[in-house]
Amino acid sequence: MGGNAPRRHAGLWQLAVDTLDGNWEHDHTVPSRTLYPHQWSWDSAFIAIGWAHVRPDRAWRELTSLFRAQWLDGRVPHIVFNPAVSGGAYFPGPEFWASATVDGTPPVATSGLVQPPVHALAAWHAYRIAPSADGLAALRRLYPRLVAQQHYLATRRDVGGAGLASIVHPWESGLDNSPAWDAPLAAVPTEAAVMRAYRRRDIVHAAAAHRPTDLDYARFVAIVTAYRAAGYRDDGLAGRHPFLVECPLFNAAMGAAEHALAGIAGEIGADPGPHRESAARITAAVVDRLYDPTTGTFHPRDLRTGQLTPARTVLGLAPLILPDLPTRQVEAVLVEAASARFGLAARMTRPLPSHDRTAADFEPLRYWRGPSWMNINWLVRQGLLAHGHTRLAAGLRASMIELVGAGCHEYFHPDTGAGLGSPTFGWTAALLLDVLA
Ligand code: 9WN
Repeated sequence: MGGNAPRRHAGLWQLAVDTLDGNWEHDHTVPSRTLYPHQWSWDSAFIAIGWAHVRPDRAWRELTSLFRAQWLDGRVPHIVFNPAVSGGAYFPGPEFWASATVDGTPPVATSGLVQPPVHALAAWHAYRIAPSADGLAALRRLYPRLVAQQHYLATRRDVGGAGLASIVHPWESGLDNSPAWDAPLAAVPTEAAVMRAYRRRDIVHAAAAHRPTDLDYARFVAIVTAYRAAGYRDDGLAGRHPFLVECPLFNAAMGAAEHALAGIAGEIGADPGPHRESAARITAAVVDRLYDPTTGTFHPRDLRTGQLTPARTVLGLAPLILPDLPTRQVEAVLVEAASARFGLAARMTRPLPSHDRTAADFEPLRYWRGPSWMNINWLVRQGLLAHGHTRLAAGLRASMIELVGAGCHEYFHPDTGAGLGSPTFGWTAALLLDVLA
């Protein structure tokens, strides 16, 4: 496999290509053969960007296979199960989700949750990396499905009624055990949460101290159980569901998706106008609902209390990916990012951590509670580029390349740079290719 390997980083480039190739599975790429042996939604989006640099055909197959599993209501499930992999290889597996018992689901088994809608962004980015007739045909096929995905989120998930989508589970945020979810999770009935009639598989493959806790898992399972019991329906969520939050990253992704859809629409001869209007509405709602002028950053809003959650996590920086974010918020987020909490600079040793370094609950080894992740850093870098902060973007890029020098790990110790989690992780490899190119 060739690709446009930049000479200076030829070894790293090859490592990333080999990692992606090793995780390729007939029509999709697994995040990790051991920890995550199926197809994950936002992983596939990031991974498609990597494939666009070396095997564009696989970029399109990746997104096409994911969207083949889209539900009739437009939701793109966060896991598409590979029937060739044993149901017990991952918890919670297909039997737990029981998607086949629900109307409007595809023939393949899936979860019933979603993940941040970064797919339109990824499809548009991939196409611009590798424009071709095949790519254009793929964009045409994907476009109505991407629109349906947005429609689902903007309508059925607008539980707060203010034009933003709510997530119904921390897994939907992609940052499962972020301190951002501590407050809303604490309100999930503990009685249900402590009943543990299941066996975790993740801690067979990764150190328990680097993963969410047993209590987190008990709550994760309790929330899915509640959603599943209601047939994964979204009507009446406000009155019955134990976890309902408007997340800044999720909604910024939803806004950025409309910008990307405007680009795609223009390319395939559809009307970009409605996408631009939706994008402007989402950006305004993100600012109005999730920006806190006293902290100068964005916070998730817990719909059960109506309050912004207090933790200052990296989620707060994500609205930078909105190209129409007003200057006042761009400047504020840059101050937050450049503070001792996150350490963004034109010359920086380590990329952004997932949580505020100065917080008492910062945990450098535990998953989304401190470690650095490539996808979040990639998103923030895209935001810096969108707002013309090229020196900061260059600093972040250099720190990302340096970080992955030791291997395409899932996440990294935010101080030492040591690799954590899976050592051959899909989106780390894919996004490394993108920043190297
Ligand atoms: C639950 C696959 C996924 C990522 C998520 C990450 C982790 C799953 C898990 O792995 O979540 O969806 O079992 O921990 O948090 O962002 O998509 O890589």
